[in-house]
Amino acid sequence: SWSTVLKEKHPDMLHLLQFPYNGEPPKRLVTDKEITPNPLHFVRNHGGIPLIDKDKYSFVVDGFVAKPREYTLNDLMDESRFPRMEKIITMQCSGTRRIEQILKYPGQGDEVPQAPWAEGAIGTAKYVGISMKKVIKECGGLVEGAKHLEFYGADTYFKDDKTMNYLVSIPYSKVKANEVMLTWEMNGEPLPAIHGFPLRIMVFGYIGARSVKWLYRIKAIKQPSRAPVQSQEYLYFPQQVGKHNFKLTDGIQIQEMPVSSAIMSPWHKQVCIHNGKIRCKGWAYSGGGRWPERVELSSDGGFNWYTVPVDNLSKKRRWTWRTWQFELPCDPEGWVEIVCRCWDNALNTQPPNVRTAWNWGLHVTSSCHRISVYSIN
Ligand code: MTE
Ligand code: MO
Repeated sequence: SWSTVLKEKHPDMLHLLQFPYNGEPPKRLVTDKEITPNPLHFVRNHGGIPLIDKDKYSFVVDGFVAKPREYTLNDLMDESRFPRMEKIITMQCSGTRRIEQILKYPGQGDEVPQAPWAEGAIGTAKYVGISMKKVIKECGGLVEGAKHLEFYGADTYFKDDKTMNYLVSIPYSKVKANEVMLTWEMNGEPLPAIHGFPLRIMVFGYIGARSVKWLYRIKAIKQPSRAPVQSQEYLYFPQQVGKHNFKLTDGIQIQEMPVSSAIMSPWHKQVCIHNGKIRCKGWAYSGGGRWPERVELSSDGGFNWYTVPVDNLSKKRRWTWRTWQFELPCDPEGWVEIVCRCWDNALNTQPPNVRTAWNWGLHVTSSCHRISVYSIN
């Protein structure tokens, strides 16, 4: 596992956990490019990294489908059966920026230790593959009453003294909408082992957790999966829920991320020597196929806002983030608070501070990103 990390990942990755391997790119490199180079794409694993022989590889489609079938990679790559699909997709882990919740409320929600992700648990790549819709169609569609698809990953996952495969589900409606892809190529290369070689799922606009790596089974089911990753993790609990009254059944399954953004430069507590303008850069993203329309920055803690001109935002696409840069006016010297805020095309925006974002489970830190820098003008 570790040799795969060393082989496939950038030497400057921040290793959050050695096993299961979790890592994110260093802040200065997160938004360096609009398309994240593979070695810098964040990695989130629940178990080991299976090394799969692609010539022996196949997966099955079963459960409540009319005609269960088995597929090899060659079957999928046969363009007379399945038209090739190519898409640029941003994938975000629902744990992105969790560190802000941890630092603000130490000790809360950490009965189950959770990875302290910063702003780098998000990445963008060009994927090649086919639409899952066509595969289900070849299998005769779903049997009456089936409404969800369960995806099995070949990696094993350890929970409550039991070993099981990584396993989640999504509503079939997402597949019917052509928003779910089976992919074998990432940024022009075969999928790296660490990202799911030889085949993974990409669910557009949903949290990373649904995009299963090392796929070996698709099973049509009637209810959302009862597997632990689906029913016990990736749940959002309203703010009145805490240690004293927490019930799993109160959780809302997290699918689409709300609009969010982050400042990648400068850094918290950095000394900024400038001529009245601080050079800032970062990303903005919204889940569910919504996109960032506007990014705003403040250098006084959120009282006065400047709009980042659209020309300073990277290309607008349905399923991707937009990276941005801006020369932020700032007169005062001393400590100033820089804040970033995004509006998406549905006019959603971000809660003002992490206090309003805190939730049991420490997911979805979508509040305005705030950093303090020492301004020398
Ligand atoms: N698929 C499998 N098989 N095992 C996993 O642990 N983690 C999920 C998802 N798919 C996971 C998985 C989570 S929580 C995220 S955020 C994304 O993969 C991360 O994908 P990446 O490691 O390619 O960035
Ligand atoms: Mo995740």
